[in-house]
Amino acid sequence: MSLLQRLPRGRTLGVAGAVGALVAGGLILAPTVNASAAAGCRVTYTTNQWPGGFTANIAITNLGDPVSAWTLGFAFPDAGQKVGQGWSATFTQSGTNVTAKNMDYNGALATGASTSIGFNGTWTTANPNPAAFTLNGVACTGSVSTPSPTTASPSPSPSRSASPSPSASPSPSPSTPPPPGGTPLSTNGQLHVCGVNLCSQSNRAIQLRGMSTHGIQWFASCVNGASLDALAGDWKADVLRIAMYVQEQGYETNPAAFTAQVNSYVDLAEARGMYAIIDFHILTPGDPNYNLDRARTFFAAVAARNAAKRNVIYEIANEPNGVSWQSIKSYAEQVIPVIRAADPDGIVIVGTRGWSSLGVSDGSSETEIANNPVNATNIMYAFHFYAASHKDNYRTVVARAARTLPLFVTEFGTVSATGGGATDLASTTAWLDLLDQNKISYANWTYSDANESSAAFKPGTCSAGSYTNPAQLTESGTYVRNRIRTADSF
Ligand code: IDC
Repeated sequence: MSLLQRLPRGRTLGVAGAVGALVAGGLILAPTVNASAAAGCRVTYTTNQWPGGFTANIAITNLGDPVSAWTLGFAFPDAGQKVGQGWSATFTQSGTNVTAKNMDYNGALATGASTSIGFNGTWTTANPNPAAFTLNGVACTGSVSTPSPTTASPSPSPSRSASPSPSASPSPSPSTPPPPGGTPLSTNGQLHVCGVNLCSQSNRAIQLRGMSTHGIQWFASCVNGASLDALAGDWKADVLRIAMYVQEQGYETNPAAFTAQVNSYVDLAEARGMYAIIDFHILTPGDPNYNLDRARTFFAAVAARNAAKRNVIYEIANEPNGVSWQSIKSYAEQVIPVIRAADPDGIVIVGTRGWSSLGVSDGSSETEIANNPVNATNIMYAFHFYAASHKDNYRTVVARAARTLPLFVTEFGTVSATGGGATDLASTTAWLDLLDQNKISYANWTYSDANESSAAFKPGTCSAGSYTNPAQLTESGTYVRNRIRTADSF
């Protein structure tokens, strides 16, 4: 009787259901439960994995009568699998058995209604997905079983369709915030470069403001449904930059896993109406050509996988350094065609000389780019600054360059270029005012709880799993959140 259907990125489970989820010994367990219990549930469990860790996203659909509270049960197939920080449910683990209980806001599930929960986990030797689930004790079959006459009380429809009814859509909850007036993504759609600006689908010049992750090989615990709910809902951010280091235990150590991890973050951002910058975070060595083959492989994969999405922006080289503009341009002209072959309308951002300083940190300037631009359309150039290190002489160049080159500040810090030291909020304000005036988009380093002053959250925030308490923000996080959450000018 089992129906096990592999999905592209997970599995949907279904085995014949049993009556009894809602009725035990003839007693109704929850006040809103209809005693005519057509029992059933469907669970989709998808994971993205990297060495030693994974994120599980679980979608639960109630195919039985309405419930006011639920408990999901499943068993890990491998004893080395452990639940870490969860969201939208309270997770407990005993041996390999895991239960997830609803939160206050998502306990009520109408017939056909769904809710999404998830967690970050760790694993040691093997990480297969669980193969069976129960909801309030009943196996999730993906189908509905008709109750026997002895347990059923009168009901207008003894057997229900498994497909959600119009009235069965989930009520708004913190995990699916519907922002009034639309999301950045629904408002602006597929972006393109228009002159020196970023433009919406309807050709309006716009500015995106948001946050960069820390290195996703180190701070995956800070990127999950709950943290991105906070970024979209509380911070009102427009964009998430996904910093995938190539070296330093990054992509080169496990290309498939890092590609999957990036893709999962694209989906999490998309589900919350945010744009996602896929950052190929080269840093050391500084010549992007060192990673040219890896870039070709990586961008072919992410561009093909995300071609139909409207929220993806490709950043092909974080911070070239110790390398000429000519070499960076040559790299770009080999990587961009790979992206365009798969995703013709995706914007590409090209890093610039001297740690994406437009050459200024190497004693050059934007004129080397303007005189010898990358031979491609729909591209922008990256500029990065750290406010305590980079001041008026850099601002002068950016103010001038903004008139001739499409710029995107894909990374900036309120602190020194080390990522640490004291914040310089006066310099940060001068920078962000300049960017606002020129509608230059930006992402701040970092949406993490790293033990360094550039991080937005204090250490321990991500393992605690709550992201909306202002007391958890650092000085930098407090300042940047206040800037980002002001109204967009879309
Ligand atoms: C820093 C991180 C730090 C990490 C280091 C590793 O903040 O925790 O140990 O990278 O390389 C950049 C880079 C960015 C740096 C950041 C701060 O793009 O990777 O992150 N920075 O030094 N350019 C200028 C500053």
